[in-house]
Amino acid sequence: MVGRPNVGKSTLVNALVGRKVTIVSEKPQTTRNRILGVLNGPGYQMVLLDTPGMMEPRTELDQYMVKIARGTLGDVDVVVLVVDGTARPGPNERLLVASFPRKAPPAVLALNKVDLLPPEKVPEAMEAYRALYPFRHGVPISALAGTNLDLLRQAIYDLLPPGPRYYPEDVTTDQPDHFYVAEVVREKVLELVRDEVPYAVAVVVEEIAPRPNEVLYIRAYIFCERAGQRGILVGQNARLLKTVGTRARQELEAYFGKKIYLDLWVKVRRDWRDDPSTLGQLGYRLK
Ligand SMILES: Nc1nc2c(ncn2[C@@H]2O[C@H](COP(=O)(O)OP(=O)(O)OP(=O)(O)O)[C@@H](O)[C@H]2O)c(=O)[nH]1
Ligand SMILES: [Mg+2]
Repeated sequence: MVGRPNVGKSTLVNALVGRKVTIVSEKPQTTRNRILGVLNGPGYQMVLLDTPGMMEPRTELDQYMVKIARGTLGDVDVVVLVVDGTARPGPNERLLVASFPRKAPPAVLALNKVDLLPPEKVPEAMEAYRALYPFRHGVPISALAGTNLDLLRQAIYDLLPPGPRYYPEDVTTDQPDHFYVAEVVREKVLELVRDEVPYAVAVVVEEIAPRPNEVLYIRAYIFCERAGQRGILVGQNARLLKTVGTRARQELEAYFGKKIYLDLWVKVRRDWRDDPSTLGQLGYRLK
């Protein structure tokens, strides 16, 4: 799944997998890594790869994200270009299809967010995007409402080569718990914090350890770039940090099926987004 930021790639991956494997927010540049989700159907298995939105990189972190998305294009059997059907194709989409590798895998257009579009506008929007690239299929969808996802699944299925089943049927992702927990905490920060601050945040989970009485102890560090951002993230009387913690804890309790003690700390790593060694320590390192 590739596309500009905020077009709904992660929402779509979750909808196809049938459970949450990747975080979503209304802010652009939410996804920063390649996230794997598995979809099993009768006689097939699709391994879906969610990627960061393609944009003009401004920081080292942005460059990492673009490399991840670009690199994925060369590793897959089918590319799904997800676009926001309510917006016209812009320079970013043009750049994106221009950057498809020369021997690019077959591509499917997913015209997303059609729930926001009057039905009579859909053909026009499809045409505008189909003109960009020789897509093998184009499907108008709503990842949020679940519209036409069966048609999209069929379009992808049509282009899949025969191959082995890579994951057992009960597996939906390959992410370690440490990573997924950090992402859920970051999602709550994205929900609750505005302006530049959420972009300056990285989350690292240091420890997940069982405690007596079925309690899971989790210690996570929220990193930001400046003392001022730290103040915002903690909030007056630590109100904001508590809200982040409560929302993350509730979701993680449902995920693990256990009571959770979530121990959250906010730390400053000055300008980490432009510091290659800190980027690596925070989990943004090319393998
Ligand atoms: N109305 C509507 N909103 C959608 C749809 N799909 C996604 N959204 C919303 O669009 C916003 C972005 O969704 P994401 O799934 O995080 O988008 P993304 O493409 O993964 O974004 P990045 O990770 O930042 O590249 C969220 O607020 C979603 O709820 C849709 O079909 N209809
Ligand atoms: Mg995303």
